[in-house]
Amino acid sequence: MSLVHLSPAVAAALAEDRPVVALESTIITHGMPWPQNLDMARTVEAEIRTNGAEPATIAVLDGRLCVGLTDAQLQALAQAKNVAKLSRADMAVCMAQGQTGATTVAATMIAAHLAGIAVFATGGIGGVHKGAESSFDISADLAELAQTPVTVVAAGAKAILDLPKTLEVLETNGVPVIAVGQDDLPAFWSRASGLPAPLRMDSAAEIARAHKMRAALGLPGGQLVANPIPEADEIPAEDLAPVIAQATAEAEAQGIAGKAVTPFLLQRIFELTEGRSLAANIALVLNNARLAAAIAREMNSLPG
Ligand code: PSU
Ligand code: MN
Repeated sequence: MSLVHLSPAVAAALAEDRPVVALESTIITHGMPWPQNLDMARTVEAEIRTNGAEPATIAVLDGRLCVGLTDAQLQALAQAKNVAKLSRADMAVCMAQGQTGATTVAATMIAAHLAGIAVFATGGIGGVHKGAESSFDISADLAELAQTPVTVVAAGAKAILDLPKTLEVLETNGVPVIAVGQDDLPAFWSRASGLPAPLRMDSAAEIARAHKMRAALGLPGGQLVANPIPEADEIPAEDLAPVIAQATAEAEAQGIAGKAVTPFLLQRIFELTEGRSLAANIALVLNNARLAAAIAREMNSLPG
């Protein structure tokens, strides 16, 4: 446990068995531009507190795996340049070298589990990229969901991904994909993807029970909770389709590969929609934070 540096607020919440919700930091450093990224990070933390849980934003700072950041740490990270984007493969190397890195969904799940946090809110997970049949670009987030027991609340997978292939990989790896309150799989900026979600649940209590049941059965891995963006904030899929096609074509023409693909696409979509994608992104993260806090509260009220 000495590996994990808990903030005083998170340490107190865990010691007193109060609900805690983990938050990732790559969305701050690589997913949104300054200064909206800092504003989003603070607002999401406040939303989790308002909803009865303690937020724990996770990052590696100067080699220390921090679970819960102070406002000064959050500010510094949001403005820092050349921060590494950490997944399962590179987290230990970053720590061993005493460097600073932001945690993706995969790395945040690992850290949350080490700290004893079972619920995590984010925007969207990584998945199978379009053209993966030749690029082999499949996010390590999917394999992490298969092995680390954390319930991840996201707004579905981003429309920049190949959603049918993403669902197939999740199914192969035994990851429950649960749409909340609707039959359709949500598609990040849009409520509906046109694909049926494999599973549906309508309450935080059911989702918490399913998490505990999975552990009781001895099954490794977590759950992907796909929470649709609120109606007032969504961007219709048909408005986004040409923008996504253009951004994807530009990434290919410029030879963008590996870790750089997702940040490049998000930034170009932000520019091409004149900020509309960012406003929607912030709204859906807040919505996910509220649901994650409710799930964390329910989980705390269950035995085991
Ligand atoms: N979803 C967002 N913004 C983000 C990401 C997801 O709305 O910045 C980040 C998450 O940290 C996710 C990562 O884990 O992108 C996936 O990156 P990749 O596709 O390289 O695995
Ligand atoms: Mn990738």
